[in-house]
Amino acid sequence: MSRNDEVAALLEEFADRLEATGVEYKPTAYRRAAENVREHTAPIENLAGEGADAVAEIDRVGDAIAAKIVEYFETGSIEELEALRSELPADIEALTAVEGVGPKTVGSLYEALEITTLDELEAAAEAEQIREVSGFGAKTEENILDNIPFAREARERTRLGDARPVADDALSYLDDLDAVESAAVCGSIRRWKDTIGDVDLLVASDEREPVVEAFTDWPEADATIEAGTGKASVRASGTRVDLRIVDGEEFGAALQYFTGSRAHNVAVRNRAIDRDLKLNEYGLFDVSGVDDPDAGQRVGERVAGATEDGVYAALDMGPVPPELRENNGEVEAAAAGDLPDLVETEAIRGDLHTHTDWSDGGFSIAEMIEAAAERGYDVHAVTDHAAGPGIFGNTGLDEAEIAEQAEAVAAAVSEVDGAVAAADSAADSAAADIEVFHGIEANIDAEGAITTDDDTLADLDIVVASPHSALGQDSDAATERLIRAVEHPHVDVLGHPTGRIINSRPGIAPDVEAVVEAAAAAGTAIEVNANPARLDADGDAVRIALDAGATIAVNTDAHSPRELDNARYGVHTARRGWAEAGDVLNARAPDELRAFLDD
Ligand code: DGT
Ligand code: CA
Ligand code: CA
Ligand code: ZN
Repeated sequence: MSRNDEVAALLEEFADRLEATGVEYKPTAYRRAAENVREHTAPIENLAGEGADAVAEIDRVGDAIAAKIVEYFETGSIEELEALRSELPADIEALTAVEGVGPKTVGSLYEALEITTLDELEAAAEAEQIREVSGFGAKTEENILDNIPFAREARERTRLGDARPVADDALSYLDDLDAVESAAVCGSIRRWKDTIGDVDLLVASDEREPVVEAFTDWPEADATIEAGTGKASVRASGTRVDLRIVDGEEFGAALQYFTGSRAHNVAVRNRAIDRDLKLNEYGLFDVSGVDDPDAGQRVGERVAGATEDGVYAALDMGPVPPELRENNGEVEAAAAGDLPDLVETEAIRGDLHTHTDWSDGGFSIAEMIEAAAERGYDVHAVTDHAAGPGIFGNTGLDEAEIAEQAEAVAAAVSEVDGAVAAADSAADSAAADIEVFHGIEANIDAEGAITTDDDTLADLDIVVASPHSALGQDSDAATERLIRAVEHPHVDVLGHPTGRIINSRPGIAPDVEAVVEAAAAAGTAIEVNANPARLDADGDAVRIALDAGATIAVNTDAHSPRELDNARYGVHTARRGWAEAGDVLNARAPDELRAFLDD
């Protein structure tokens, strides 16, 4: 965590505590300041060293807040914040993680019931004490109780998109050390789970001490949790990072073991036992002539262990892609030689869900097209928000604005070198570098209606339809809603089907099978939204969709050129659902894509 992030978090806590004590306006000022400190390119500690005036140069950071930041760097704390903490000794971060509990609620519940922790909140709700507090009722109390487990889990697990860059950074740091022979990421990160408990790293080396020392000195490490001879753990960006060091001849077996999942490992180990072999993190051993195979870890004759593929091969099975290792049929498939040929990030030929400054994106139509062309994409769809339920203020486009945008897209296409409009593509696409589709992200209302006129939708190259409102509706209503949406004749892609925000809100829980069957029949693709806060549809839903014969689309929902890089999170999520390139709409050739959209 950079010190900018650290100060931003402190200012956010300040804002929450001010709000909890009933102070008005000031909390907003602190939150805006926090946002700008976090985004500021210069290290805050350097500015603070120069004094409050230098800190106040940051947008939205006034003199009062600047002085507090300097105070923090000079004394290690902020007196006023400490006073607020002792006035309200509640774990405000944990409590506000519960959907429906804001800082004001924390303040009221502390005053009435002295609630300071999630456990106390849960106990009070179970004892029906919260409904007695003025301003609360039985319904609110039930909601709080329902949302506590989600909040608890959210605090324990990190989003893949936050943890993966930490793992990548640690890996390249370790790889550069002379003492390191090979290094790999393992654990749930290597399986690309949507949330992860901790980051696991594995190194092969015969010089363990210098590796441990270098690891605890890794510049991104905020603290050392433990440092032993063969392993060490540090904290970085709020996540635990575990390192294990093994001998080269054991690297493959250790990689297999520490990648998991536990259920997959149990199934693979049973396969070993069936063959008079013993599999553990040290290797694969032939124990057929051994009296007591449990006498030690390295008993019998080593038959594999240096490479992971070698371990699987010695068990008469193909190498199982990490994303599949959840004991959902992958062991049987690998033994039968039936593993899918999973889609790769490089197979993606364009993004079908992106935003520009016409709605809530930060960049122009031309800038986004250029960015897509630079990535080597063959196609790019401009799909800004349509006006409708769940879309804030006038962010979304009404029918007249969509018509206007069609002209703007055409103008941008002629401005960007090598771009051609999808409408003209039949003749020109052979010569074009990138084919641009004009579409919209339409809204699915609570009943499943699309809130943009049919005539307007009919004129567009592509319609992504997504739920943005009524995300607390019950499962039956959600199923009906999404079925009606995918059956709409102009809808091509169902965008982020559940509307979940990982660790923040669960979204709707439709009957996935019913929705994907309707989608398959109607020729509507199911989106895997690659934004790491969404990853929606998830791997399980993708598997169900593909079994039903539906097509998926891996889209980033990018609001900036940089977010186009999130495609890999969507691809690996699709791989968790056993997706091959042919299953993915935007991995198909442009003419096939066009045929799907025209249908
Ligand atoms: P996470 O960190 O909760 O997202 O999930 P994982 O899968 O990364 O689990 P973690 O970090 O506890 O351990 C990494 C891998 O090591 C795990 O997937 C399987 C393996 N492993 C660790 N401890 C055990 C164990 O006691 N038994 C077995 N069979 N495998 C283990
Ligand atoms: Ca882990
Ligand atoms: Ca671990
Ligand atoms: Zn959306």
